[in-house]
Order: sequence, then C-alpha cells, then structure tokens
Amino acid sequence: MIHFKCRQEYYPFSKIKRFIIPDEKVPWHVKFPEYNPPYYNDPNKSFFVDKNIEDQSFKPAWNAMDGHINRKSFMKPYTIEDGHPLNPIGRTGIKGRGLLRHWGPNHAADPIITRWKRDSLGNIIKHELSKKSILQFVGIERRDSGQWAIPGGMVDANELVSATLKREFMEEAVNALEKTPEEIKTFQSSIDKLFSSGFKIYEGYVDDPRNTDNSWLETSACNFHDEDSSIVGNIPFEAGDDAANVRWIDMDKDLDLYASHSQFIELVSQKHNAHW
Ligand code: RP5
Ligand code: MG
Ligand code: MG
Repeated sequence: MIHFKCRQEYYPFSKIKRFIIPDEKVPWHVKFPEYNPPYYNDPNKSFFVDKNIEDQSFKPAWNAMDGHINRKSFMKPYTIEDGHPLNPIGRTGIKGRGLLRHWGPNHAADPIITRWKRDSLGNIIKHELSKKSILQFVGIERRDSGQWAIPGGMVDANELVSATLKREFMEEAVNALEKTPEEIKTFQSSIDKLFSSGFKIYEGYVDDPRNTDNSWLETSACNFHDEDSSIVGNIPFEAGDDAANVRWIDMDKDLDLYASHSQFIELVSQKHNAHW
C-alpha cells in the first residue's frame, strides 16, 4: 500500500509545499537522506487539539487508549521517532500535526447508506454493460474541498464508533443540527431502523489530504443497506454542517471521491455483487 492524496503539491488550505517524494521512497525503510520536509502545526487551537510535542505537559500514551482518546492504530503499532509518531504508510512530504486534532491516528467513522437504483415503476435498474444491478449510496459534497464524499466524521473523545456513524450522518445528510426536536421526531425511528444493522466494510488507514508524517486519518466504514428502499424513503435528506450538498450517487468504477472513499465504495459494491 502507498498513499497519493496526501502527497499533493500543497498542504490543504495553506501555502506550504510538500517535499516531493518519488513513489519508491515513500516507505520509511527506504533511505532518503535528502528528505527535509517543512514542519506545520495549524495554529488554530481548539479544546480538542493535542498540545505540541515539545510541550512538557503533553504526555500522550502512544499505541494505547489515552484516557478517552484512542491512540491505537488499526494497523501495526506505529513507531515513535524523536517524540513523533510515524505515519504507518510512510513519508508525506510534511511533518507536524498539520490540520488534524491528534498526533498519530485520528479516528473517523464513515456511514455508507445504500439502496438499489430503481425506475419509476420500482424495478431495479441494471447497468447496460455489466448487466448487474446498480447500487446507490448517500454522498455529500464537502464544504472544504468541494469533492464528493461519504458523510463521515471524527470519533469524539469517549464516543462509540456506532454513535459517530449515526451522528455524522444526521449532521451532514439530514441537517439535524438545524432541526427542531419535533422535526427530528418525525424521522428518528427510520434512522434508528436504518442504523440497527450495519456491516463493517473497512477498518484502517485513509489516504486523506490532511495526513502528515506524524498524524493521519484512520476510519471504520460501515454499510447500512435498505434492500427495498422502505426506510430511506422516509428520511428527509438535506445537507448540513460540513456538507454543502447531499444526493444519491450511482456506484461505478469511474467515481472520483474524496480521500480513499472510492475504495470503500468498491468494497460495498462487491459485497452486494452490484455493478462497478
Ligand atoms: C476522511 O475524513 C474520513 O474517511 C472521514 O470521511 C473524514 C472525517 O473528517 P471530517 O469529515 O470530519 O473533516 O478521510
Ligand atoms: Mg461532520
Ligand atoms: Mg465530515
């Protein structure tokens, strides 16, 4: 495995240029003596953000549950070099915490809501070439990059992944943060039903453009499938929070989604033996 999206020329929303790395020099074990990337910690400090490594009061428990923060990786235990955790895939062309909250792994959750594509009579539509049924998923357009993505988000401290999956879907694809409790009540049971049985499709590293040599995204991606569309039909989709748009997207190999999201969608299409 190698990463690409976190080796683009500029670090997102900054003027910082990443150090250029040939593909074969991405893995740490390949010698690269001239490697001298810039160091960047986003100055925007919120309550959730880890302190700088040099801060004497910052005593993280690496590769472990650190209080309510999960610093364990889904991959093998990561190495610490000069006090800094090392990206398990390799070099990214930039050191530091970048835009992410935590040094080391930043855990996210990605809910993949699916239904079959149907015609106006309710018949499932098959793809002309593959002759396989077309699966659709709920995608959002990210406000930060303008790219289409799964409506995922970060697992908060002390939050169960199952809760993150539902909360992020509610915030980004149903705009729940701007709905009254009465409005939410009208569709809450449909959401609960949809999220009552999920299938874990992926757990691991995400090639996210915000990754650095010392901090990176990992995710738990879970599929919630509505075989006869009876549940999703009751959900009033509306983009919210960090999403600018929401829509059903046909699954197809030509999809170009944010970070490694196309890879997760492909796994879902394989699971349902759908068109790809
Ligand atoms: C992705 O970042 C993860 O797979 C997840 O979808 C997302 C979480 O970050 P935010 O949406 O909270 O920015 O790569
Ligand atoms: Mg979110
Ligand atoms: Mg999000």
